[in-house]
Amino acid sequence: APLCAQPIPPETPAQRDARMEWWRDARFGMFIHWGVYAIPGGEWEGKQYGGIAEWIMNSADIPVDDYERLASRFNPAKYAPAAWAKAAKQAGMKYVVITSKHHDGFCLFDTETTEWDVVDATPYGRDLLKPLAAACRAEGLKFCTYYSIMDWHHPAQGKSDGGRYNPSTIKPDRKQEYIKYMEQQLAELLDSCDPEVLWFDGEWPDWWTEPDGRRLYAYLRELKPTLIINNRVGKGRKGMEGLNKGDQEYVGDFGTPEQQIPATGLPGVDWESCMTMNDSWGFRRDDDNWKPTETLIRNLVDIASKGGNYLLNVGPTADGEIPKASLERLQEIGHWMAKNGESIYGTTSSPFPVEWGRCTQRQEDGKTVLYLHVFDWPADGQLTSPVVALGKGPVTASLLATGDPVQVQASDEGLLLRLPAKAPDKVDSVIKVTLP
Ligand code: H79
Repeated sequence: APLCAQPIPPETPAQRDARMEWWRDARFGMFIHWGVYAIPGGEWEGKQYGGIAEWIMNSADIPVDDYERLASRFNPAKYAPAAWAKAAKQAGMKYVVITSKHHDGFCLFDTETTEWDVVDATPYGRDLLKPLAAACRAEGLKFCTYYSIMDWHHPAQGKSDGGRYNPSTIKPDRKQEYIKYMEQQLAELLDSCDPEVLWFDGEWPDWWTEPDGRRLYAYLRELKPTLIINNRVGKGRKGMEGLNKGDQEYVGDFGTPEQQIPATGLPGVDWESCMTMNDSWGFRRDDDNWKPTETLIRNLVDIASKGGNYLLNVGPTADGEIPKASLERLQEIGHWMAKNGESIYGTTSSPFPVEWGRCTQRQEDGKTVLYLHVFDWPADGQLTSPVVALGKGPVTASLLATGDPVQVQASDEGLLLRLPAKAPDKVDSVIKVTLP
């Protein structure tokens, strides 16, 4: 049985498939962590805080009043939503998920619920999400938003006297008020930006319960029936592994592994691994631990071969720029995707493990198409692959990037492919095999 819960309101499996279709086909999206934490960029009062820079309010134990002063310096003159959307599109991404409110409670959209938003608290004074939503749609990308349930600024959780946040509590007599606050913010966000996914986070404090999550899920699906909502809306998530705990059903449409890729996919379970390119989600000035493009492409392939999506993060600066190291990697991924995207989009997980790389597949005109992703090119030019079932007729194979034919011998024992001596692509050469 799927680990993700029966959605509310109830829907048939076919209705659920229709709702999830674009998301399952997309396979690759951009995560954007942006907020006033980009100003300190991991540094507070001369001290560097390693790790995740969007947590600085917590890591540096910054009182609410001091943290609030950051907003008066937030004026992203170089913000270019059209350029951000273009960068995602060119990389081969199909959707964008941006922080509408992270744990610091700061809203990147206009809200009547608080002055702690970009419109009221910053010299910039304009909604940041509306123009990005429009730019994404103009590029044919789905626009989606992240929202943190935990809120270090709201007086029900933060300390209203300007003091420090207590990370796991809410004032019990103010919980309903805070839930109303979230509901109103999310209604405003749906109204102004119409996101296709709501990506919750910060659900782990004990005061937030599975029934709270189910009510919020139902409320949002009623406002927008096609909405897709991750499993962090409720309490199903099993730590950073991200898929649901196996003991019961939980609310949410997909699992959320964080900074990791499951060892195997699970049939019938939708999931998305979110990962950074360096070590931090939010911009961190001293974070140079960039993963090579090769790793990012192979992560995407690994995830697709297990039936998941890859949500790859960028952390723009307070000025509004995506770091150059991120843009370079997006561009390089885009070059690979332009030639090999067919082996990713709309594919399903591998029917079998292979030792030289990964495999994805799709059905085309009633035939099975296998995409053999060769990470380790054979020195003798001979590659073998298992095969599930062969019908009558010829097996054909070609190099996906060029269309060059590849010699293939097929039997029920498997495929034997004769390859050129040198790998056409040292990251991942994809061989497309059409089975009868
Ligand atoms: O939004 C991103 C992160 O801010 C958030 N989820 C992703 C998508 C996230 N929440 N928790 N974590 C990431 C990992 C938790 C790390 C912590 Fe810590 C260890 C929190 C407290 C101890 C890092 C180290 C922050 C403070 C000290």
